[in-house]
Amino acid sequence: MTSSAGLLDIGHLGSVIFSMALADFIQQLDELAAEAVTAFDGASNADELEAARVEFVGAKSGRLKAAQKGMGSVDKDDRKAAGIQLNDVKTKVEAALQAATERLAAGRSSGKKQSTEIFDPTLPGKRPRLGHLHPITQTIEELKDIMGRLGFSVAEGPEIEDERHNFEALNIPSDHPARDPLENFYIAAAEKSQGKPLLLRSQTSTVQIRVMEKTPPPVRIISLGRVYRPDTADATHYPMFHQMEGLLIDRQVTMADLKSVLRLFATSYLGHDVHIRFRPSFFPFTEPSVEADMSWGDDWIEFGGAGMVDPNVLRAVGYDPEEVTGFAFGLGIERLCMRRHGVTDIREFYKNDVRFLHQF
Ligand code: FA5
Repeated sequence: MTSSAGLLDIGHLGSVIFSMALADFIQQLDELAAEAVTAFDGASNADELEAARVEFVGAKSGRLKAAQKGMGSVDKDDRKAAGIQLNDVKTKVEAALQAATERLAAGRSSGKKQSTEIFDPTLPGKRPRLGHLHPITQTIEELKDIMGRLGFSVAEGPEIEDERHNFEALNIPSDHPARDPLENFYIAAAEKSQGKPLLLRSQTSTVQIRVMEKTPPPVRIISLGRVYRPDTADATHYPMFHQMEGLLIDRQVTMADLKSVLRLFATSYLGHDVHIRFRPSFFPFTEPSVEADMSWGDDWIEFGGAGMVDPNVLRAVGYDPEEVTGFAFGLGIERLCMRRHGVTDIREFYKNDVRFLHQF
């Protein structure tokens, strides 16, 4: 009771006696305030709070009102101090009532927990969840990094292509089934407006042609991007997916170089316990051609096609097949990412479900 202690310190007997009355009044008020705050804070529903309100601050018979009457017994000279004290207590009690009303409106049943909660300002705040690059974009960056270390630079090509780059220069003649409109996304209005058929590229091999048309050998590039095919979506197929194309042209390049590069790439991306194997295959633009499979444990999964660049392709871009040879490969980026991260369904990448995307 610091406020009364000051008054008790007056030093002459008379004042001490009158001041004691003030001290008693203040003590009474403090006790009342403490009781009221406890009652408001402990109210667990609106009825309990209303009962406490009537008991302590009710206009007619509230205990605060009754205590106010005790002012009469305080010495005249001390009434001002008593009035100030009374107002302080009223403010405190009303604030407690207000806080309890808001707490119940917010659906919290007791204020007790809050009042005992320790606020530690030294604890770090909650970090907001930040977005990040899509897993396929992350994979593309990593593949560029690995192939960059093997000496391959990145080339780009358009997603809307003409038939020369998507087929003809790749040794795919006009009667080849791969050119069937049902196997490709042709752009309906292109022939009329552009004077030639255009389509969404079905493979990144188009970029091989674009690079060789512009660059004399030697060539050592990769190209990563979207390709489009009217494939039905299932666990391993999607109508839009990504490929990484690789092309190396130089003197005396052999199939052994192709196998070494793909093996080095696979172990860099997936680790040394990955196995890869090559199966004989056919692509019009490579001879011989292979499909490359990889395995981790028991299952083999095809991750791309590859082979030695066909002499017809070298001639189509003005290279001399007697002078230079080369290899090319085209890998499915989603398939690589799935293998690395244990994703069992390619469709997950394109649902935009943050619960999936946040795992990467
Ligand atoms: C090609 O696209 C050839 N251009 C690859 C190539 C390049 C061969 C250079 C030789 C030289 P293919 O159609 O097999 O080949 O596709 C290559 C890879 O793309 C497949 O192994 C697979 O990993 C992936 N892929 C193919 N279709 C889909 C699809 N619908 N959804 C997801 N990935 C696919």
